[in-house]
Amino acid sequence: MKKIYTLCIPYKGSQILLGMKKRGFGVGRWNGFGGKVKDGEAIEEAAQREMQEESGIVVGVLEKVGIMDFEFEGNPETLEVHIFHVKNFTGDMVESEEMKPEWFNVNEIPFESMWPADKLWLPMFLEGKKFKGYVLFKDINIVLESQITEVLAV
Ligand code: 8OG
Repeated sequence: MKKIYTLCIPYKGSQILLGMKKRGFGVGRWNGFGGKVKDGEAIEEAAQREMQEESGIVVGVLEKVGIMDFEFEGNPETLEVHIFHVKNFTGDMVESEEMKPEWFNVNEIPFESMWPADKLWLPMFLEGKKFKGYVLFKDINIVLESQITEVLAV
């Protein structure tokens, strides 16, 4: 069984926007902005909606750069996460109930407070590469298996 999710990451020049998750799954971790795609909703549409709900930012140009399948040991559900590079945007950044947004220099990405597999694909994201892969987690902290491949198109 698969559930479709979006993950938007604004990235321009040497700055990347991440949000500290304040509640729910992944609480206490820096992440991109996103969530579940609703029934009848296009994936890009969901990406824009979640980005605005969680950060106040109105997405301009976005490019899909990756698809990652996240699995959790003992759970038959796969999260298929569509990852977008947000290249430009408007609107005022605001802290939401769910996320506290903050800009980071690409040399100072807080990997130790992020999902442990993000260090495997975020460097490809920053280099402008496209990728597909999967990660099998044990609980939320341990990566049991992972595979990530650069692709020409997602
Ligand atoms: O609806 P639910 O609370 O299950 O959402 C899970 C969220 O966590 C969803 O936004 C996807 C995200 N997530 C994982 N694993 C990973 C991961 O390895 N990296 C990142 N960046 N996000 C992840 O479930």
